[in-house]
Amino acid sequence: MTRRFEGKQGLVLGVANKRSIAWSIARALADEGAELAFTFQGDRIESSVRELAESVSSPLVTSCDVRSDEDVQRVFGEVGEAFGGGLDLLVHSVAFAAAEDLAGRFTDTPRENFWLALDVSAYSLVACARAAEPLMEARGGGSILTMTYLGGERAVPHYNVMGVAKAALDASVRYLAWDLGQKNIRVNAVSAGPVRTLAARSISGFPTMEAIVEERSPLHRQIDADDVGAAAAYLLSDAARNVTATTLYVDAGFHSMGM
Ligand code: NAD
Ligand code: 0WE
Repeated sequence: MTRRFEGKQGLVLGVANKRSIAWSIARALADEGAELAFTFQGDRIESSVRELAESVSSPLVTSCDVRSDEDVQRVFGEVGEAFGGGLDLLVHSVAFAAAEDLAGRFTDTPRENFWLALDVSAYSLVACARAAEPLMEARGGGSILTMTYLGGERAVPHYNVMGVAKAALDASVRYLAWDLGQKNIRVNAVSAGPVRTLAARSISGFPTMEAIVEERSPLHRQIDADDVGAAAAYLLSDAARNVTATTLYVDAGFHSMGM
């Protein structure tokens, strides 16, 4: 077995439970030798994240609400201490919009909810990349990965304000890649097809979307979180050393279809 992440240290944001895409990515990295720190948001998920982190011998599990500059600063300070002043890998797998905005009409999105979705789901990548920069520079470079969705490029019914947030996230990937390329830090995204996670299960019509993917995608099947983990591991690894500012689709080819 190849151990692509031996000696590498990473921070993973966005594990809520064992079904989280962030957890599949973390396992793929840890399986190949990465040492990983984790953040969680909210007391309700703390114990489940601690338990998962312990199973991969994580040296640091800490709270982070990405809306808070203070939290982000503190977390990267703790990461620097845990990892001897450096960081190689950053996984950003965080998104949130008010539940009522993922149903009904985009037209009805209140101003406050629009900014909430963009704050948590797009600006947070910029804040984390800025905080990671000096730690990655200390290692001579690094790799940053975020999670996106086709709804940022095309209108997917009910994805609504999250689609606008993903469009901002996708553009942020390109601008961050330009700025951080100078420091040998790469920034990429994985665009996943529908996966039944905590964030997805509460969405009405999710089974219908899965059926549409099965019918219309070139591979006629669902993807799972471990498929995303494998693609993420590639982008985070040295095999992708000259890959930056790009999106890798893990969606059974669905994005390529016009009908
Ligand atoms: P998930 O619910 O397991 O993960 C979402 C995470 O975001 C949770 O861990 C939650 O705690 C975190 N989060 C929300 N608000 C936060 C805040 N203010 N501060 C810090 N963390 C916060 O669901 P998931 O499906 O694994 O989602 C992970 C990423 O994958 C998201 O960016 C999502 O948009 C993206 N994605 C999901 C799918 C899918 O079908 N599940 C498809 C494509 C992309
Ligand atoms: O990015 C996502 C979902 C992100 C998400 C999910 C929730 C549910 C619970 C963000 N915020 C919240 N807020 C909550 O209160 N996906 C790519 C999965 C998803 O969500 C959809 C989809 C797909 C696909 C919503 C409508 C239509 C399609």
